[in-house]
Amino acid sequence: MQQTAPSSTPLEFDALVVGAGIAGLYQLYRLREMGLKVRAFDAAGEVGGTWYWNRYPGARVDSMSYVYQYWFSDELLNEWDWSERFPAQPETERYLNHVADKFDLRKDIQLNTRIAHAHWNDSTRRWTLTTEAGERFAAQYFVSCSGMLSAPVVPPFPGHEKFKGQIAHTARWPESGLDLKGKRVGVVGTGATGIQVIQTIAPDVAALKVFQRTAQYAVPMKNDRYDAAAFAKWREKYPEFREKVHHTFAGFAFDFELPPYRSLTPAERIEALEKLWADGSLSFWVGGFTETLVEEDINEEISNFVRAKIRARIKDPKVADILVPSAYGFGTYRVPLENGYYDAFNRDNVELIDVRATPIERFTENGLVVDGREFELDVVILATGFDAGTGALARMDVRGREGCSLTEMWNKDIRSTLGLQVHGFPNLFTVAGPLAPSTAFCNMATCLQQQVDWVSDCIAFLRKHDKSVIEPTVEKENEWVTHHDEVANATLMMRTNSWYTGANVEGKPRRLLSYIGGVGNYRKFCDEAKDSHYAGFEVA
Ligand code: NA7
Repeated sequence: MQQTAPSSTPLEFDALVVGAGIAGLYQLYRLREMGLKVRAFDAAGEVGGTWYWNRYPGARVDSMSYVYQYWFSDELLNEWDWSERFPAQPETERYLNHVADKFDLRKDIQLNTRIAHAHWNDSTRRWTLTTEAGERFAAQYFVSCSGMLSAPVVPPFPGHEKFKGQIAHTARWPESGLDLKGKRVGVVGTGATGIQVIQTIAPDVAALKVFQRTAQYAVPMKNDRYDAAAFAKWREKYPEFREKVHHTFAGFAFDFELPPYRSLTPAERIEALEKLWADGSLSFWVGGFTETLVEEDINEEISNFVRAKIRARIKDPKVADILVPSAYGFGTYRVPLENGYYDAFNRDNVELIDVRATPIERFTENGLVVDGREFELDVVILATGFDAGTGALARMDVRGREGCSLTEMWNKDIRSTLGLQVHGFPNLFTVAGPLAPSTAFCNMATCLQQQVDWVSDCIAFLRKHDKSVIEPTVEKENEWVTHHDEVANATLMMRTNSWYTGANVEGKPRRLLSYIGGVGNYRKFCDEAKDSHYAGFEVA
């Protein structure tokens, strides 16, 4: 990808796509197939998005490989064998690179390029995107595929400049890796990421200090390995899966399929939970009892089941008291899968530090200080998460009609229409934007492809009907936000502080970032918009 633009004259395209991860690659493919002149950008040095950036030790997909892939090409489906049920980061990154090569996508992707400004021009009715280096590009459509979990959050611990060791955020892991063998390592954060790091590095490092603020209900991962013969059996199910994933609650090939919790005897409930537990996947959460997410007393019973499982793994009861969650209910925050996480705390070289009551105070030149005690460290790993859903776009200077700033708007109130468009921002499409299942409650591959298809179909409709602009009306947006909130407020999710509710970013307006009415239902809303020729949208 050679061609660049001088700062004064923008290079003209039909569509500009920001992001070259799962969504961006597919979006580029779809629009190009439709005959549009497209350019995609990514700040990274390679394609892959999440699977480029998150190369920390132990990074792994929590969705089954056979549903975490593209469905658009039979040839691709037939030639790619996954080696594991839950593939590690290198395999997923290889897959995305293979897709980029196979469909010759790289020639239209400009890497190492961060978009700083995206401005809508009311008179030309086009977007102009300006890179950090000052290059300018203009197009009718701006499709953001910049990721729901791509803007890292770094806690503002004072004194980091004094620290003589290394500091690495998991989502900015050095491409050349970090040698942790024999080192004294601190990990801040015990979300899905921290868990993967901790269980992976514990046997290799000299000392591991885990700074935990919130305990987690992690479910043991059953990660089968597949040879070609074993995987062929999964491939036979592709025709069923590629249809089914679009109609289940969370975009997997399983759904809430159990009878109502109260209709079972206590023994039958335990039996059902044990069976789900043994599956070793997120089915324990979004394929078990639907009441988990909405009924407090049932949630408490299921939480107790998980608490007992965790406690049984930990030798020291005092450590178990810190590791077993009590302040919130199971499944009201992203459930991580684990593989040896709790057992790591039985090791002599691993220490758990509870930083809930006594937060990390500061860095010194030697390490971190908590409650007046200095922990001497060679490396500090920040597994401290992301400004989810809105962060990637809000960190860009996106301006719509009459110069209206998306960042300012979302700083006050996080709104969208179907998570796909925003009133005031014509021809901006926000794949993985807030208030859609793709922000959190979905097997991402399913929801990202569904959204890219919606965007592509919408642009095809405009072109077919000689229209050039589409924007949701304020009424349509109000309708979606109201429905979203009604569904969200009926669940227990809103009671838990996490990135799901924006609580991990100071000052972020509180709203469930992801639509939780189910992937199948969401798809119906999207299909209705398309089938009604975009009723509720202004098309001009
Ligand atoms: P998460 O789930 O947001 O986890 C971040 C962790 O970092 C979490 O345990 C936080 O504690 C902790 N954290 C953040 N700031 C601090 C400070 N200042 N002190 C101590 N601990 C802190 O991010 P992940 O990267 O693990 O996962 C994100 C998603 O990626 C995941 O859900 C999957 O969908 C994939 P807190 O909970 O805020 O008390």
